Amino acid sequence: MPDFQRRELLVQGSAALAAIAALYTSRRAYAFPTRPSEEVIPWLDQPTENPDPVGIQKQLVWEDLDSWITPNDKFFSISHFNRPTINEKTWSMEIGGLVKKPLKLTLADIRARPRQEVVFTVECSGNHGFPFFTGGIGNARWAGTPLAPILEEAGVLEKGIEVVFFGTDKGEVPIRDVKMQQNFARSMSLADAMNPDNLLCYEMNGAALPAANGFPLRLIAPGWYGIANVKWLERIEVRDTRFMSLLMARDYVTIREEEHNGETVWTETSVGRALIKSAPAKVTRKGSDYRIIGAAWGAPIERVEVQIDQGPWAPATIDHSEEAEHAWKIWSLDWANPVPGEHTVTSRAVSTTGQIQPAMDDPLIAKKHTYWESNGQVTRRVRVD
Ligand SMILES: Nc1nc2c(c(=O)[nH]1)N[C@H]1C(S)=C(S)[C@@H](COP(=O)(O)O)O[C@H]1N2
Ligand SMILES: [Mo]
Repeated sequence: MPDFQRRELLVQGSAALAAIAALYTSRRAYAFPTRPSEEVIPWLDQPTENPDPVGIQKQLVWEDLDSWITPNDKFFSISHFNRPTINEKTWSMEIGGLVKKPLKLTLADIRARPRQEVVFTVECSGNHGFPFFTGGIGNARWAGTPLAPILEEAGVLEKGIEVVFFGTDKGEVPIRDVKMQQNFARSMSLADAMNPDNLLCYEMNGAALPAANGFPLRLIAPGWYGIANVKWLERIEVRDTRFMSLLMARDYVTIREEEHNGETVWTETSVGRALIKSAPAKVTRKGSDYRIIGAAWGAPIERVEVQIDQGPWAPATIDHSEEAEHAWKIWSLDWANPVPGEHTVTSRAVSTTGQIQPAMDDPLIAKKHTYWESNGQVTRRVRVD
């Protein structure tokens, strides 16, 4: 039983307890839309071989998706520089820069602070941007302590407007003829950093963070693309200007061509908050009953629609058995007696505020010149007999 439900049981009276227990068991019956003895039909369009097996590891195999939570041993990981191995006994983290009282916290100090959990689907903003990079996504229950009270305790000075998160990992970064050994670093505005959802996270699905996912401590910034969730944290620094590191301003930049009064202008923005998206995960078959199962995330999802070949958009059923504000929603659509042969399957998510996941030929996607923030509709190919 998830911790939050266990906690609820402890604090509620016995009548409420019975009601919650009943709700829990009835809800469990609908968890994940798999059917006993179904068979998964592999997609015809498989990702090509990963050319960067050090930087990109354990991509989600969409056909294997069979639980709302992605287990730690199947969770993707991305590293731009090295993958540090950190000794938690000697590790500590500094909070400095424009603060009244710089802090130095050990893992024990951080663990002793109030615990907060969030189920959050992390997606790399490069996901679906390459023919080989389609599984840079996973959903986990992250636990840690909120960042905001720590910044408050350090006392951000009046001038402070930017919070920079430095990882322990480093690599060589060139600009023109200057070469630097730089730490991985990303920043947020002070207002964004103070969001009460942000966690200094030490736990993933009930276990210590795996080394690949940032042990001993990482930032978890629900609602942001993967890149904002800095792993292997070493230092947090408050500054008085915007921060223009490699991964803020020179790479992980989305370049779009836009029309303004009949003229083309180029916008270049740092990869930031997650965007509405969905994807078909797999097609399953039980006898002649086919089912399409997928996920939708990146915004509060109102509904998901599925298009087979050039047919009408059909509403999928959203699985409400396990949901959280920042987590993907699992959806399914029964596909009765498909015509034998090859088909395409496309999904699109619609948010509670009416945003629609753009088609690949929408100017928003078609006129995007870098692969980051690839939230266009995903079409997969499948053959049924
Ligand atoms: N220190 C550090 N943090 C990092 C990265 C990195 O290379 N170094 N990669 C980022 C990117 S691009 C993504 S998509 C997420 C992925 O998180 P995961 O590796 O836990 O899946 O971590 C982010 N945090
Ligand atoms: Mo990423």
